Amino acid sequence: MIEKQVSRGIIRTYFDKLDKCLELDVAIVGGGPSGIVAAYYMAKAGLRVALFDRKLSPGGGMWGGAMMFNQLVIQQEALGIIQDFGINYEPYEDGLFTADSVESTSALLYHAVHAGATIFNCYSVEDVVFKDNVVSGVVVNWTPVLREGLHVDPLNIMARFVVDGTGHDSEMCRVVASKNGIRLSTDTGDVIGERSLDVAEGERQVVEATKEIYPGLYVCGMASSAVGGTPRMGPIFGGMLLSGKKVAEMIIERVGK
Ligand code: 48F
Repeated sequence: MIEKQVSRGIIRTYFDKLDKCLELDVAIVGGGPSGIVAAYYMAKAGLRVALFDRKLSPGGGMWGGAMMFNQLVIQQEALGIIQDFGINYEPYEDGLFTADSVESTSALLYHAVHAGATIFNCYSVEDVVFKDNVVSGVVVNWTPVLREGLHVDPLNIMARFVVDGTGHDSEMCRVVASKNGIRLSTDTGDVIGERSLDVAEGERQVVEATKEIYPGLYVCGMASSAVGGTPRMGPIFGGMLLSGKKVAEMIIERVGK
């Protein structure tokens, strides 16, 4: 009966996919541009990677360009990443390029999954697994469960490394710092909070601030800016892409792939 096959096909393959992700090399929290780029390069290097995003459509702040004008600006330094993902771009001025934000976001998502990363949408990561003072996984629940305020316990996913790619809110860093009485690797030991906009400095410092912020926990993208107290940069996306690639390279080297 086709009706039953349709349901069973979904249920069996979905739970198989989830089962394979209960123990990961890397759990990425947040499917903005930095997290997706990180997922792509790590999956390509053979790491077991899953990315969790609370929205139905991952992609974070990349779909909308700026003020919903769906174009992006990227600088020369990040062009190699744009080319890795096969995204069309046009030269603009002074080493800057433009691209369509819908094409760009969908290309990142497609290539990350195609390279072997698993993306779970509608998953909110509400906490981390914290064992022997090391971040060792993520605690996940359905976004609708949290939105409805239902009293339903989450599930646990183990990972050698967790990447906080949650954007401006740097949610994983906040939760680790606030719940466990530890110091993050920042000037204050806590989440400092992003500074007001400065494009050139923001783009430079977001890549610099991409690092292991606490044993087992890496941070990339706007979350690095927010944690490290560096300036926001607005709708230029090269820094996000470079930050995602940098965190991938750091973890790949660590794992020795
Ligand atoms: O903010 P976001 O796009 O992350 P990003 O990679 O990129 C920032 C840029 O979009 C833009 C910018 C560029 O110059 O400043 O803002 O740093 O995407 C973050 C994603 O994380 C998800 C959220 O739904 C979004 O798609 N997210 C946030 N918190 C959680 C989460 C959570 N606790 N669990 C699951 N997903």
